[in-house]
Amino acid sequence: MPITPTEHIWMNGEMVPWEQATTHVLTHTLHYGTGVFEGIRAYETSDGPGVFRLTEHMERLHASAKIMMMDLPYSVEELVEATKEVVADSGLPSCYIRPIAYFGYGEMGLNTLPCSVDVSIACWPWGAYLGDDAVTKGVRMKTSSWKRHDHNAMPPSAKTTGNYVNSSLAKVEALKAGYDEAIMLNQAGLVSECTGENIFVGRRGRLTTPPVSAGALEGITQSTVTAIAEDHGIEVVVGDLARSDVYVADEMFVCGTAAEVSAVNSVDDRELPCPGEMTSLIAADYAKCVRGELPKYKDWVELVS
Ligand code: PPE
Repeated sequence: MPITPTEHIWMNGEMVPWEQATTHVLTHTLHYGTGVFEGIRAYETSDGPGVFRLTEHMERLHASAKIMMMDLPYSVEELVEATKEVVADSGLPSCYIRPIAYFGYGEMGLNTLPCSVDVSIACWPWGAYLGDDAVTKGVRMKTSSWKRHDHNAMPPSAKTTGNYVNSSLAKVEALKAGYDEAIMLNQAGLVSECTGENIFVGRRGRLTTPPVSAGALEGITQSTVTAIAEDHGIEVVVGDLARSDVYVADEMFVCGTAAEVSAVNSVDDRELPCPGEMTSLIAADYAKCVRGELPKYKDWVELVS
């Protein structure tokens, strides 16, 4: 999806004009995929833009960095403040926010320990990730021939740039075959997640979502959706799913910061009822939640000013 520039990008503590927010071609992470990043959304509220679960996203950035043995030069609190500064500076009522931390220029070779660490935060307007009518018409999914990488190869619970080689291979394969998104199975053949979303499968009034141990990212939207579902008395199980469990689901949706809650209308050409009852209920509440319209979760919206 194309990027619409804003005025500035925060780079290592400075607000840099958009076009000047560049890096050297010998930047370490460009060669080895060792960066860590986040995807966050700010939504329009009656009190100005509010960033949804911003602190938790920055905590996950720190967790990803810890896995990579990368010393982030900014605390969670500093990154939260920097993000608010970027969103306020953009003047946008709502936007997508992309923080990234990467090993910088000056060292080459696989040892990351001597490398400098650079951090930047950009934001821009970004629409529905899986298409405007993903919530109502749903998306067509295909099980990928590419497996989610193993915890002992590339830990999927770290949001590293390199992990997304796996996701990009699967995404392009699915699109080329005429589908919207791919389901990734792990090395054991169980469902893990999509290329950029967590999965929820509904059957007999209950929702199941695969665990981190199955190769899923610990999704912040997954956690939000779980809270919303439980408020409606829907049981949510964090558990393994076989490929065939998905085919016989009563309904299915995928969720993530970029994709929000998107219904699924078929998997490997097996049609699913779409949008399902639980999906519609949860998608509607999610849209309210991120805008601070559910009193119980108002604190999840971190206002920019
Ligand atoms: N799994 C993966 C692999 C993933 O990339 C995301 C987010 C999720 C699950 C959901 O996580 P959360 O956003 O915390 O609910 N994907 C981000 C990046 C997508 C991209 O194309 O880039 C996002 O949604 O911002």
